Amino acid sequence: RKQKGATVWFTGLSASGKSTIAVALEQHLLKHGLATYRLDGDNVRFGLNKDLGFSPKDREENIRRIAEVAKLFADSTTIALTSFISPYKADRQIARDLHADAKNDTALPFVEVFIDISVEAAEKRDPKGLYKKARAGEIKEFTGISAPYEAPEKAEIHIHSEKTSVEEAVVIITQYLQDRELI
Ligand code: GGZ
Repeated sequence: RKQKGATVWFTGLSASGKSTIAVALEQHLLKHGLATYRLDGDNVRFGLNKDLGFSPKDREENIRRIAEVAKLFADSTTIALTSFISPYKADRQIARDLHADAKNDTALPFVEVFIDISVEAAEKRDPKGLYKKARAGEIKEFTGISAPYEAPEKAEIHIHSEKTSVEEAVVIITQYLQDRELI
């Protein structure tokens, strides 16, 4: 089957496992000969978006630019994987609407994947010590501690991070993409 493009949009708290799952999904897709490209903080926030911080306005612009870039990849028939907290419902809606683009005939599939974890569990993981710093007031506006995370209500895929392994998450997402004939 011919590959179509799509954006798989991960959202969830810091340390929820978004990037780990996105990396594993990328490996799986590549192994099956599918074109995929992963956008994350390491290749976006230090480059294209290095002028942006973590205020609500900056996060909005961060997400808007990422959505535009993901859409370009999807338009090139690549499976774009984005892994950003994207804490605001309205910003994720902007990302979705950009892909829908009802005005012309260029709608591209947008699959929202909610990596659901409690703040308590994410804080327990705290692989980079960021929650600790946020609690100490050393990082301002930290999502889950001193800035909001607006959980999706109708994401296409809802993964409970605390009870789903990375491998299981990859199976769930690839099954969904297959069912929609996106891969
Ligand atoms: C949240 C922050 C913050 C604040 C730095 N709030 O676990 P990480 O380190 O690697 O992932 C987090 C990343 C979040 O950037 P995003 O571009 O995904 O955020 S958003 O979608 O909200 O624009 C964390 C680190 O950056 N980080 N300061 N204040 N996360």
